[in-house]
Amino acid sequence: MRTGVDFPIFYFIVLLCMGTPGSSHLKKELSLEGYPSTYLPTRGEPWPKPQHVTKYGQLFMVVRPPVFRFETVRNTCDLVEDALKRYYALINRRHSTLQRFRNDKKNDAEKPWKGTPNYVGYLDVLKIDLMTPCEAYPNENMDESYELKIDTPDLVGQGLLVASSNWGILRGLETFSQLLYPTSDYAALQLNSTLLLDYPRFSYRSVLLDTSRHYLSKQVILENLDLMAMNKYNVFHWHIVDDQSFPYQSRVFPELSEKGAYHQYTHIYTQEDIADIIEFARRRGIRVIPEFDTPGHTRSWGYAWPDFLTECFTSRGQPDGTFGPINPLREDAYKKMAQLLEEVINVFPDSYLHLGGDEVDFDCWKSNPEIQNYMQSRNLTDYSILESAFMLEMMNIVKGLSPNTTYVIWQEVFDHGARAINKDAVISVWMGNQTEAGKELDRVTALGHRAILSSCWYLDYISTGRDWPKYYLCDPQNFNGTSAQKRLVIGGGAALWGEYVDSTNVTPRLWPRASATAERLWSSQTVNNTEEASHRLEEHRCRLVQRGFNVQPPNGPSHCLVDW
Ligand code: CP6
Repeated sequence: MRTGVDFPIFYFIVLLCMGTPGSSHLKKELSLEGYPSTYLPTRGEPWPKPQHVTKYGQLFMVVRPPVFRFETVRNTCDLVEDALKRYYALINRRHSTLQRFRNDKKNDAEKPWKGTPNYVGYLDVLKIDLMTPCEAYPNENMDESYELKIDTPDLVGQGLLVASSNWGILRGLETFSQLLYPTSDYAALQLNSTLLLDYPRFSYRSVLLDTSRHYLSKQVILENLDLMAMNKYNVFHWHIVDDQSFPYQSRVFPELSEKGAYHQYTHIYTQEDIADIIEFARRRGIRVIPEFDTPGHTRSWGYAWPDFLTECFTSRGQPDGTFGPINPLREDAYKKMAQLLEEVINVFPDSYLHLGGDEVDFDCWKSNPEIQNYMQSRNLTDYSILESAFMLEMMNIVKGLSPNTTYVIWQEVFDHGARAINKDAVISVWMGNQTEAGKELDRVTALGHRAILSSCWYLDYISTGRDWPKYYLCDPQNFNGTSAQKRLVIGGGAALWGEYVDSTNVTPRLWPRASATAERLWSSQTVNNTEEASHRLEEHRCRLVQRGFNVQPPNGPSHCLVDW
């Protein structure tokens, strides 16, 4: 924001105020007066916005990272202890970074805040009260609610984080870390006296990463899991294989990645890699839901299994050298799928499994004489019946292998065979604009299915400029339906398809644009003011940059201050 002040004059005044360099100029330079950006910094505002926040005037406490500690009361477990170590390190790192910017090394007695009326005292301990024993794996019913009290009337001068489950403790620790901001002398961190009650609006909040179009290194996947946790996402939707490559190294069918990965040794996820990713996610309260997309999007499977796919034919009845979806007429395809899915259900502990079913190419099926004969002999003309039959069989296979597994399918499977699908299936809506997606959500939930939305959060679509407000304002419950229907919308997620994304650019392309989606999925429906959000998003982005992640600027010209 350019103020009314002429710029040369403005800087002249600033220079006068700074006095001789070397004394206290650094602090003045970094102070908020004369801050020349449109986006005024907020301080210690968490993202996504918590459900209920009460602040007590300007009261604040000071955290001295060398002294500060967490103290568990009641239950703890390795997952909680690990999280405490992580957040302890994070807070310490923030503190050490700030030391470089200090221009006074006054001792404790001279701290500038000490005489101020709003200073309450040091917060040396945050009590962590986990009310029930830990749950090992994050799951669809996990309780992520928590209550955070910093110097509240009932706990004057104290800090307490309470949650019914370890997942709530994780979310609360993230919020606590985001409440901290530097004291004016950068000697310590401070936070405001606050009563905070928080829980997610939706239970399913996902990020889709596509590791088929480009391989993503394990390192980059872990980095993004960290960022997901910092945005309170709780599902990693792993679109692990697709047409272009098959990086999943299967125990029962090692040939799939030997032949179908971009490189059989370097561009694969071994069972060990997958276990590491699941464990890293588990420690952050993130579920890992794999997608094995069939019967379309399976070209890479054909390198190991040529007979598995449909041969496409020219109009003159010759094989044209290309392959289409899985050939649904081959009995062997179902045997192989059953064996592979059995393995997948065992490897991934989550109770959800994504079976794909999107964008099936009927033209190839239509061109194939074997399939033509099959259709004619049964007087069938609608080739979508083949897709429905195949997907119903996949769902039956999963039900047979593991009755408690919930399968997720893309919307076309529902569109093409709505009545036959088990009501337990979760439908993933990805097509169309808000109005069209809304109509689909209405149809899906009217039949009693749970639904998740990603149509408006295709973050692989890019444009220049400030695009996050459109992600921010898309609401999964904004459709014509009863309140019972709306309750069936369990959430949604951001999708970063990988055609133009690999390890070099996935992080800045995803963040902080996916932060907009994160707030929509966590915070109250009434939190929808983009102007108010823009300032907090600016702070959040800088926080993530300070934590070492390549997160792009959301709002145009800006800069990150160390005192955010
Ligand atoms: N890959 C797979 C994709 C897409 C889908 N499935 C996709 C389609 C349209 C857009 C973006 C992505 N690349 N397997 C659809 C779910 Cl705009």
